[in-house]
Amino acid sequence: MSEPITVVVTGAAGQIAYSLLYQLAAGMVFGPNQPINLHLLDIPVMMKVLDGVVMELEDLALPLLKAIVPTADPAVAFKDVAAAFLVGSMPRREGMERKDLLAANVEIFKVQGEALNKYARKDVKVLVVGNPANTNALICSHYAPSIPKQNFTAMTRLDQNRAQAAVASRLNVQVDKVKNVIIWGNHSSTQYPDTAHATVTLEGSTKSVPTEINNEDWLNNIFVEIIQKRGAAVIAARKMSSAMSAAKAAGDHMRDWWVGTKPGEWISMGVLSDGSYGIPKDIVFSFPVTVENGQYKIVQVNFSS
Ligand code: NAX
Repeated sequence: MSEPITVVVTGAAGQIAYSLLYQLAAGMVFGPNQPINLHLLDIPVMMKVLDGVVMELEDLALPLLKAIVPTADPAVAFKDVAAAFLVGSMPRREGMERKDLLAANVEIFKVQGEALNKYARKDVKVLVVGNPANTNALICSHYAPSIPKQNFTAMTRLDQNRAQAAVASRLNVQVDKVKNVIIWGNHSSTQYPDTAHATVTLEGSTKSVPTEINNEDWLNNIFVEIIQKRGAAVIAARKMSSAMSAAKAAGDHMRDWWVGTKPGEWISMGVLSDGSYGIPKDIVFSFPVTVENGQYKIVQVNFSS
């Protein structure tokens, strides 16, 4: 068994964290041989709720979970962390202007960036889930200059999982038969889910998704809109935003970043743009990537083929 690593989850008393923490404690993200210390950060008024979460984590009786530290202090939360899930952010409330939301989140991610800079491991892997995730990741990295900018990523894996599931359902195959759907952009209604290079395994051989679906209107319009509006559809039905699926996606993102992607498989992550595909440099944007030895690489897809 390895030495424990320390993992922080912010927004730890919230609904995404509630589903995420079990995956972390059960070894589904960092592997079955990797013990962890969990640091749980939330705001002072949520400390009582967080106590309940701690009790439940204890009651899981999971051997990989070595220590649990609930706190409202970023200095404690980010101490020695090897992986950070930044889930907590200021939600947009009725009547709130976008600029108010941005201002509130700049403050949160400034404080957390500074704490990462000061207290975290320099090789910490940071996944920002809290919206607007791309902007928050960029702000956070700006305030953590001692940590490489490549270590800050934003989540579009939920969109990828939704897109993969929608294609699989359309083709009536198991979801794991569909690969390399790409999410371009941001986790918002402006994202572009792209199946142009996606493949599906049918009776043991690899086929092109666009060829198999053979319906441009569905692929270019209906499917795109379904994925762009899926979050809103979940809210309309559940009266709350996606949580179980968002937590699963956060686990998938970090696991693939930690462990690596499978040969021939791409995943989508919001990462610092290197100018690929004409996207301005130094903004956080979702690209297809592969991961090896803990380092991701933007896939250079050939669009002329
Ligand atoms: P909840 O409102 O259930 O939980 C958020 C938690 O964050 C609360 O406990 C709150 O007290 C805490 N919090 C607020 N400010 C904090 C701070 N400064 N430090 C630490 N904790 C703080 O929201 P939940 O449903 O868990 O969603 C969390 C975030 O994920 C939201 O911003 C949401 O928009 C975003 N999402 C992002 C997705 C993505 O694909 N990137 C998909 C799902 C989700 O919508």
